[in-house]
Amino acid sequence: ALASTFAAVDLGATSGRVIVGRVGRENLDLTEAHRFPNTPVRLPDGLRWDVLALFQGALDGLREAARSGGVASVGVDTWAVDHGLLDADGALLGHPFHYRDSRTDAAAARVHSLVGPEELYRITGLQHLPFTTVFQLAAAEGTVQRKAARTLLLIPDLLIHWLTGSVGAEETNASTTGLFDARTGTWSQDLLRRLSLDPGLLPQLRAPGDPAGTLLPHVAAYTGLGPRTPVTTVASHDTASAVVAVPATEPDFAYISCGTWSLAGLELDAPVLTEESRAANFTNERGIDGTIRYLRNIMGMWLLEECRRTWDRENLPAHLSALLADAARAEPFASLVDPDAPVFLAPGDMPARIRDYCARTGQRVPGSQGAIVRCVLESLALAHRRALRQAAELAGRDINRIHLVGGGSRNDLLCQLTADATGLPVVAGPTEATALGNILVQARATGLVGDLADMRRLIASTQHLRHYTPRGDGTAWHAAAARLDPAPGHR
Ligand code: LRH
Repeated sequence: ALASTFAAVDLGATSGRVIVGRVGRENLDLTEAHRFPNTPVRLPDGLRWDVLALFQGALDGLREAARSGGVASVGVDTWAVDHGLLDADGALLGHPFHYRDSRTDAAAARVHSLVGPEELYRITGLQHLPFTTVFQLAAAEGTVQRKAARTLLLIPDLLIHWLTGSVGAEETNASTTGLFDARTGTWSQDLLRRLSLDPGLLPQLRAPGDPAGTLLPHVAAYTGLGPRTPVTTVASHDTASAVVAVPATEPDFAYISCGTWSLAGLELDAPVLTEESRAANFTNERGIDGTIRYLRNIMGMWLLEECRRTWDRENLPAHLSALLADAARAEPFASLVDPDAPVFLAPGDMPARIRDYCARTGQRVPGSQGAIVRCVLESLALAHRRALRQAAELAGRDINRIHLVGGGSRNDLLCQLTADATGLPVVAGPTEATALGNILVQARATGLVGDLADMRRLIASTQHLRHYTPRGDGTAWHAAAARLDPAPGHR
């Protein structure tokens, strides 16, 4: 029935999709209505998102959803941090910047001169990432657009504004801005004052499940969805939606939301804001129902995706399955990188940066494509191990299994290496965790499903999951971990 069908607009760093989900007591089926590329554009002043193309992709997807029978509501999630600025007339000022644009490199120091990094952490609980919204705003300081800005909308909130006319800031995503108080769950008026930011720039918060308006008449007409079709606030930070859909049925689980980034950590009921946690660069992002995602951003499949884009440009083979087969045969532990090294953040020739890293650290320089992919996957597995061990220690928790969700859960070799490196069983899937989390939060708003545990039981009983058991006694991984993580200060 229409009443149990929902559309998820789910935008990732490389593609966007509109997914239709049908939710029942015992069933949960997804259909991909539309998929479209997300191609950032480099302008003279930096790397931008083509947000109009993304909005048009969402509209076309919603039109497909209408053709396939209509939906009871729509939810929107995207990557975090990035935003558009609106002027006093409500017009978008320029094109939203991509978080991989390097213009923020110097801005963090300016913010830190007003509020030191220790204090910033005690308030926001965020790991230091150079592109956090607060640093992007500092980098824009003094520009004409920044002066004209009256409203800041995070990307999902911007799309919702264009779909419905409503203005709001969804709280899971607001928690990634560096302007949000991790303890109170509200914008930090204290930070805004000290950074001389106008509090009026930040819209009222809305929580997952809250209504976010109905489709504007021209949107309803274009898509063919009913004019009163509601947009429901979901966990609009894609990682928050993905963690909703972790199919955990018991406590003491860790998760890795593995896509362009690997977000590896724990679900807690209160933030960890200690100095040790800051030094280890752990983040406290907000999940649904007041949960905290205590995790570290790990560079993730970006390393592999960017290698493949480079090889594709150079007319070298770039098919994932062939590369993974080569990697599976390549020599283990020949070379390792720290995936979180800042040199890997920006777009560009990734194989060259990996080779340079290995040369600089006195390791064997990987020659073949298979050797590079092996190096990437082993390095990621080690980074997963490091993040989860530290998270457990800093939060005082045990881990007895890992749920690996998202696109990376399709990568058999990465799942197995993660099990081997951590010595923990890995449950892989669902692949479409983000869209599932988006859809389930909408279903809950209509009363179709219950609490977080109910949603997770439904995922566990309906979605395809694969199980990986650790191989070997871990000695080789222990030695490899010591190579990746030498004594502090030698990184
Ligand atoms: C993953 C993600 C991650 C953020 C990054 C900007 O898509 O939302 O959680 O840190 O993008």
